[in-house]
Amino acid sequence: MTVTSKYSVCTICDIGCQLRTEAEDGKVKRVIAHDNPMLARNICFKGVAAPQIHNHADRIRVPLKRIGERGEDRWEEITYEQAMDEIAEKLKTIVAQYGPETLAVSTSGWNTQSTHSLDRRFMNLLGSPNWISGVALCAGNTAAVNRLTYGWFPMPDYANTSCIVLFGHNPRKHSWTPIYNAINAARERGARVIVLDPRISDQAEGADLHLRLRAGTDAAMCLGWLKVIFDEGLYDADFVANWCIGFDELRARVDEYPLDRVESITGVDRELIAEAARMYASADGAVIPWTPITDQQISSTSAIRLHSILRAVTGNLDVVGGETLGGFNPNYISESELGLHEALSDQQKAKQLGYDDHPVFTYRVAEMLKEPTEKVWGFPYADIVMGCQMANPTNVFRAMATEQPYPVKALITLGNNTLLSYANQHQIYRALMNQELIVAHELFMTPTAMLADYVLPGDTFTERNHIADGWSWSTRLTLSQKVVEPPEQASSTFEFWRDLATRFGFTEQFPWTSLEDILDYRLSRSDRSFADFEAATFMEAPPPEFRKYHKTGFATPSGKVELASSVLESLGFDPLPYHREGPAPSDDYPYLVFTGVREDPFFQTGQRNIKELRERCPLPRVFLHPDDADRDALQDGDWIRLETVSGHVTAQLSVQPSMKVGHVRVPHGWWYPETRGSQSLAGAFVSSDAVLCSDDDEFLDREQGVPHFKGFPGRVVAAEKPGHL
Ligand SMILES: Nc1nc2c(c(=O)[nH]1)N[C@H]1C(S)=C(S)[C@@H](COP(=O)(O)OP(=O)(O)OC[C@H]3O[C@@H](n4cnc5c(=O)[nH]c(N)nc54)[C@H](O)[C@@H]3O)O[C@H]1N2
Ligand SMILES: Nc1nc2c(c(=O)[nH]1)N[C@H]1C(S)=C(S)[C@@H](COP(=O)(O)OP(=O)(O)OC[C@H]3O[C@@H](n4cnc5c(=O)[nH]c(N)nc54)[C@H](O)[C@@H]3O)O[C@H]1N2
Ligand code: SF4
Ligand SMILES: [Mo]
Repeated sequence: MTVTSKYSVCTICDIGCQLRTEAEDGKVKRVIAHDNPMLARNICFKGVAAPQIHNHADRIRVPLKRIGERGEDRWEEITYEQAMDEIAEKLKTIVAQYGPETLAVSTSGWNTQSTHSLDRRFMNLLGSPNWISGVALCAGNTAAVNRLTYGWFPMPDYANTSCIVLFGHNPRKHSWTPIYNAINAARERGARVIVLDPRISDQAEGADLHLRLRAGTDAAMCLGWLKVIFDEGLYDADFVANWCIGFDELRARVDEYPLDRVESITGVDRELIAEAARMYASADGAVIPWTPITDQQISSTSAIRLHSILRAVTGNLDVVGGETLGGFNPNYISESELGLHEALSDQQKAKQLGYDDHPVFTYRVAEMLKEPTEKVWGFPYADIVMGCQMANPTNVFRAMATEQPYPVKALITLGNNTLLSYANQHQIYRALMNQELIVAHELFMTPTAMLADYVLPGDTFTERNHIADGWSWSTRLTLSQKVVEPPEQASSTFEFWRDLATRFGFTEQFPWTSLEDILDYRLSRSDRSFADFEAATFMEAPPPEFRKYHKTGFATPSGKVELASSVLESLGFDPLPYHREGPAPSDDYPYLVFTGVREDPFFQTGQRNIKELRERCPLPRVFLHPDDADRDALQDGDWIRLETVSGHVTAQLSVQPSMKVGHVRVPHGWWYPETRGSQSLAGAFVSSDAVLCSDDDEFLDREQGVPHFKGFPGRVVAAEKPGHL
């Protein structure tokens, strides 16, 4: 028996804990905590279950080609070479007929570890701008919006901060464990925690202040904080005078939000709003960590900008205990460079879906920020967390379904459960059914993979080498080592893109023979190879450098922090942040529904087929306050149907005193892998939140076009338990 033990970065979720992985006789056997005590608590039970996931009997190990109707889930097994030859031929035919922009790619990037941006490289050489991703709803779009204000996406300095503000964000023992640990460590040092959450979340339970705002009102809340901060002179007047533009206009806007107005919008007592604003602004180093809550609401752009503005005016930008603007790691060639965005012509960039309607995370803004980005960060394209030059998902699905403004007829989806991972699942279904080619690169037969023409088996994080750099969000480099071989016919996303690119004649631009080869290339600026790196260390973190803007200015058109955004103004949007109401509840749809809350045992739409994890949460549960349940004559454990203008889902009711009255909480990503073969698409339409979320125009944030997941109207009615459950 040979036991091998390595350092691997877990990709069961996207926070990427570095763990110890052990293999016995060529099979991954055990995943355990880090041997460095500083990192040993960064592990959750999903990471521990990696052997059960990676060795699972249902794992796709051989390429599959569809033989039935689309979605019928009937397949023949073929070789990887045959699959790649056929995919390349079909894609060439489709591109010849409709143009290169007919290819869309959907990927989240993180569970496949990194595509090394070879997806973008291939698309840019081919001529397609239509890359979409879950990061449009998670951190990627926040990165793009942060750049409008100060040119980069900052990282909180948890180690030195004295105040942490969580807008909904709820890290806990089995959800983003390293952030949970970092918050706990800060608390032990005496840091205060302020939580803004409609319900009493885990973080709210232990918070110094808890503001139970109405869902979807985060932007109004921030405007209220600014009102207090400006009126009481709690801002950093020197920083504002020397490094910000637009203060007077911002102040006039903020004056439109006196605390009685903010109280009536958010439902939070004005004294509590003022107390929280004072606590944040007077702390010696305070952070507002990134949160998906403001990624996914109707005032998303304003809310994200307001977080940026709060950081700036309180003097928390690029300082110890505040939020640091890292820049590219000079020792590792970034994905922004590997993506070859300069190869895509201006004409093709302008065809990016969303470019005209909702431009903020598209090429339109990326091009406007090129010059300052190059000046400050040394390279014109900063694709931080992959989110800064994306197409808009809604525009892409509309084009796929309706062929307007032009046909999108081929979809490659990698490590992404496309059908369930955006808004308006019925439209995504119509979009996928209208494709001439769908390729899914997957570990398991998801509902999305069931709709494909070809399903290619992916490798897992225990089967490949990598050096993680947080997609340029951090400057830290973290080693991830292969501990076992992948299935023979599986490919990494690196291999997939290289092999497709080679078949399109892009051999010169894809010279790498192996993953290690591209890692050697990425490290070449520091004259090291992957082998050197793994021999030397498991992690490398350059010491942070503060107030870099003193040397370079900020990477915005003005070189200053843009409290009033010149980019938004020149795009014809309001340059100042504002609160916008979502579609209002009515007699028909009296509740405010919020989706997204994650269940501990699963990552997003995954792992419902992993026995050890599913046992911890066998069925989806919708949460309601006891007063609301009483009024609707419903009881804990009843089966209910949650209905919205877009559709309905069925789930079990959980009556929770921690819920906010008038609100319904629905979990993300449910389908039933165990019903494969008996239920269409394994029950993908039974309980999935994406069915409920509309992406009609009145549900979209204006500037980015992201859908409103936090407080849309819905109703709850009693229902039968679905027969197959
Ligand atoms: N176990 C597990 N952990 C995960 C994940 C997983 O799938 N499973 N997913 C990971 C990923 S990708 C992400 S993005 C994060 C997300 O995780 P979190 O950032 O924690 O976000 P959620 O769990 O969606 O919701 C957090 C809180 O937001 C509150 N909330 C709802 N609407 C609003 C609103 O309008 N305003 C405010 N201020 N609060 C609101 C909810 O009541 C809830 O308590 O979790 C990560 N961690
Ligand atoms: N309706 C709705 N949509 C949402 C959200 C929501 O709450 N509601 N949340 C948003 C957020 S915060 C996020 S982070 C995104 C996440 O969106 P996705 O990235 O789509 O997340 P998952 O559901 O985890 O789907 C990832 C798929 O990748 C597969 N996979 C895992 N590891 C590998 C690998 O190594 N190789 C390959 N080839 N495949 C792999 C898994 O089996 C899984 O099917 O969704 C966003 N979209
Ligand atoms: S929190 Fe859990 S699932 Fe996420 S990376 Fe860490 S161990 Fe893996
Ligand atoms: Mo996310």
